[in-house]
Amino acid sequence: MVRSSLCFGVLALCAGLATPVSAGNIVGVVETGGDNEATDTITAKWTGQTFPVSVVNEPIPGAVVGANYTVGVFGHQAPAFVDRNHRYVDDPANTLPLPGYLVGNEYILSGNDNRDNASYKLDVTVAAPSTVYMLIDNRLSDTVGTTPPTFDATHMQWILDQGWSATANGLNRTQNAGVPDEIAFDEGADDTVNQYYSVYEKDFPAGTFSLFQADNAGQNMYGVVVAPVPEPATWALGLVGVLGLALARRRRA
Ligand SMILES: [Ca+2]
Ligand SMILES: [Ca+2]
Ligand SMILES: [Ca+2]
Ligand SMILES: [Ca+2]
Repeated sequence: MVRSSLCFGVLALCAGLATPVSAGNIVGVVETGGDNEATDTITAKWTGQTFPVSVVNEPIPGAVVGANYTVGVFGHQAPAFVDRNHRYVDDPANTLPLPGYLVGNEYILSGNDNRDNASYKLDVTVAAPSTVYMLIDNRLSDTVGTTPPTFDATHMQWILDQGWSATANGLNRTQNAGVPDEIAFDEGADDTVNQYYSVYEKDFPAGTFSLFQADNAGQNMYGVVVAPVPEPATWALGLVGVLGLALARRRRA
């Protein structure tokens, strides 16, 4: 009886520790070089933040001026921008749900009108080592939405310089693992898919990292999803310690 309750307790502990702790991982986002208007294109917000709605029906349909909006986690119909009601959606017509590795994680809600701001910068601080996913409009560089974005000296060169990689699991319209996973994007929150984004990733340690300009005038600003990296080695060591302590206590009792 004592043993079974101990095992149950340890299992619960295992489950708790193995699940990435998401809430509160994004500690802060400092935006510079954005439009930074008093209303509409306000500075970037992120999961858990509450801010007053300043334009009707933004960032979600039905939003009322003066009411508060609290940013949820990334998922179906999560709003992409502070200054539009565009949103990320599942796309059943193309058997393209939002990828499981993104859903439920914290994300950043930026202003779409910052898409053309050359000196745009987000200094993002995270509490835990994290995999950061950049969601980038397929039309970057070539205006063609059926192909991934391409990066060059005038189109998000910093993605190449920082060493981001394509997240390519075949989760796209052509089930092709040779190109990035895709995200369906509903402009105007009217349940029609208008654009596709591609997914790129990079791991960062706890602390602050910087993201830069979108170089995407007339198209869409990027999105950012932050997933804390589980640390099995650390929690396994902790578990060994807890087990040892529990057994030592039992021996003493
Ligand atoms: Ca607006
Ligand atoms: Ca602008
Ligand atoms: Ca393209
Ligand atoms: Ca639409």
